[in-house]
Amino acid sequence: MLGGMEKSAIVEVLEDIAVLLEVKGENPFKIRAYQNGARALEALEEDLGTVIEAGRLGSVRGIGKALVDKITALHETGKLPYYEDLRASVPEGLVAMLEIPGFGPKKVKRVYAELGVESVAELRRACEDGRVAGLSGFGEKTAANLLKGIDNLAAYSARHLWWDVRAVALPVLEALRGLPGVEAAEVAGSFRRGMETVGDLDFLVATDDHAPVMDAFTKLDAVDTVLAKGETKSSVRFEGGLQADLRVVPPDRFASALHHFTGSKDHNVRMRQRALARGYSLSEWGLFPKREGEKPEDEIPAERESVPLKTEAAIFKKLGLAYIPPELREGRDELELAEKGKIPRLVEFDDLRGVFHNHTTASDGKASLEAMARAALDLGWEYLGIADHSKASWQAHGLDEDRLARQVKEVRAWNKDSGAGIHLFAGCEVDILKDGSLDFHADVLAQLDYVVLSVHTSMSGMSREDMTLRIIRALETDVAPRKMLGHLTGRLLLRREGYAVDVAKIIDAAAANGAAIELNAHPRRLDMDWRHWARAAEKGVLCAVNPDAHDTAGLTHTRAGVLAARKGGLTKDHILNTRTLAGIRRWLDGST
Ligand code: DGT
Ligand code: CA
Ligand code: CA
Ligand code: ZN
Repeated sequence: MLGGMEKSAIVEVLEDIAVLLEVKGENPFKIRAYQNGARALEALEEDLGTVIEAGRLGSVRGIGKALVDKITALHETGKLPYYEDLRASVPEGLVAMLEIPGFGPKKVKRVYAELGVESVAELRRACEDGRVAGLSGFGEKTAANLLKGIDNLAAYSARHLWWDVRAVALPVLEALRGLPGVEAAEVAGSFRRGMETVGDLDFLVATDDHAPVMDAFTKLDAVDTVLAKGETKSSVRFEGGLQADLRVVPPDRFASALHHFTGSKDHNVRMRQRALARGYSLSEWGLFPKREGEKPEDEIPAERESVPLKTEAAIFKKLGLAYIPPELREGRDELELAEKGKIPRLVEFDDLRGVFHNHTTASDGKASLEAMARAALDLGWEYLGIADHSKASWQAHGLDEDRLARQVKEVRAWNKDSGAGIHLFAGCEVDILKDGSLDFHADVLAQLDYVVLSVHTSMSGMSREDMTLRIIRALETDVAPRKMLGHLTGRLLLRREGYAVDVAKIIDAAAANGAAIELNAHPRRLDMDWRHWARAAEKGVLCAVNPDAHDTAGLTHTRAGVLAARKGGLTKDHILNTRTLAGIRRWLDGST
C-alpha cells in the first residue's frame, strides 16, 4: 500500500474533518456525515482494501457517496486535498484551542464568531476582561474554568506521555546507532528512568568523530526545527513539539556521561556527596581523585585524569554500591538499598503471563473477544481476563445482567475448546457507585472469576474522605469473586488530576480484603502511581499490571505498566499476573 493510509488513520482524518467543520460552523448534516462515516469505518470488520476493490464501500451503512471517494483517496494515496484546504482555512489558533480541556468545537466557534478570538492567548484575555463571561450561556463559572484549563494547557504542553515519546525516541536511537563511528548511543534523562511523562529527550552518543553525528541528527526526517547545532551538543524540536538534546562524548567518558544525564538531579546530588565522602569528585566527565580544597559545585576540567570506567556499574562499584537500575534513580532510598545489597530484581515484561482488565466490542472495546484472545496469544500469554464495563457506565455501552451472562457463556465456551491455546477468565469492570455499593448484585457477580472495581462517575465534588470511604466500602463488599481495584485515582496524565484519596487507607483495605490493586498500564493513567507501590508491597497487596485494553494494540501498553511497576520497585513476586495459570486459579479460589 504505497503511501496509502491505514484504516485507523483514515478514521482520525474523518473525525478531524468533522471537528474542523464544526469550528467553522458548517451545516450540521454535513458534520454528522463525517462523524457517522468515521464510526462506520471504524466498525468495519472486513479488510478496507478488499471492500474498496470490490466496489462495496458505498453500500456500507453510514458511508455516503462523498465519503467513498475521500476514503478511497486516503487509502490509496494517503492524501486528501479537501482536508488540507480545510485545515488551512481554519486559523491555527482555533485548532490549538480545541486542546483546552472541556472546550469543544461549538464553544470555539462561538468565541471566534462572537468575540473574534483567534488564539489561546486572546482567549485568556477575553476570559480575564469579562467578555467570555458575558456571552450568553457562558457565565463567570465557565470563564473561570476556561482560565484554569488554559493554565493546565500551558503547564501540560511542556511535557509528553512516556509512551508517545518512546515512539519518537526508538527510531532516532536506532538511526544514531547505525551511524559510522558511533560506538554507543542511549537515551538518558527521564525517559530512561521511566518517568510517566517526559519533558525532553536526552540522547547521548559515544564517538570520536562528532561532526557527522551532528549532521545526521539535525537532518533526521522527524526533526521539525533545529534549535541549536554545536560541536558536541545540538537541540532539535520534533514534529509534535517534543524537544531533544543530543550530546556527543568521547567513548571513554560515555559511562559517566550516561550516568550524569540519566539523573535524576536528586540522585546525582547524592552520588556526588557519596563520592566526596570517599575521596572522589564525580561529574559527567568521570570519577576523579579529589584535590585539596575542592568543593562539590566546582567544575572539574575535562582533561583531568579520571578513574577508568567502562560501564555505569563500575561507577557504582567504585563507590561501594550495587548497580542501581535507572528506574530507581530518583534520589529516594536507592543509595541505602544499594549499599546494603538490597536493590530488588525488578519485574520484566517477559515475566508476565497474561493480563486481566480488557474490554471487547461487548462494551466500548473495538475488537471482538476472539480478536483480543488471539492477540494475547500472539504476545505469548497463557491467559487473558475479559472485563467489560457494567451497566452504570452506559456511555461505554456497559453490560446489563443478561449481556454479562451471555458473555460469561462465550468465555466458558472458548475454554472448552482445548485447541484454543489461551485460557480466558470471565471478569467485569464493575462500577463503584456513589455510595460505594457495586453496580451488580452479589448473585450476578457470583458467576465471575474476578471483578475489577472502578470509579467512573460522581468523581468531582466528592471530598477526599468520602471518596476514600466509597472505595473502601466497595473493597469490603462481600462477593464471591476475587477483587482488583481499577485505576485508583481516575487521573488522566496531562489532562486531568485524579480525585483525591487516602492511598494508605485504601492499601490497608485492599490488604484486609485480599484484593489486588491494579497498575493500569494505559500510558495516560499509570494509576496507582509508582510512588505508592513500595507501601502496597510491604502490606502484601498484589499488583495486577492491567492494560485496560480497548483494542488489540492496547494490549501492548502493558509494557508501559511494567516500567511503572519497575519504577515502583516491584519484583516478579509482587505481580499477580506473573503467576502461572495454575497459580492464578489458586489465587482466584482464595487458597493463596
Ligand atoms: P525532564 O526532561 O524534565 O523530563 O527531566 P530530566 O530528568 O530528563 O531532566 P533534564 O532533561 O533537564 O536533564 C537530564 C539529566 O541531566 C537530569 O536528570 C540530571 C542531569 N542534570 C541536568 N541538570 C542538572 C543539574 O543542574 N545538576 C545535576 N546534578 N544534574 C543535572
Ligand atoms: Ca530530559
Ligand atoms: Ca534535557
Ligand atoms: Zn475503567
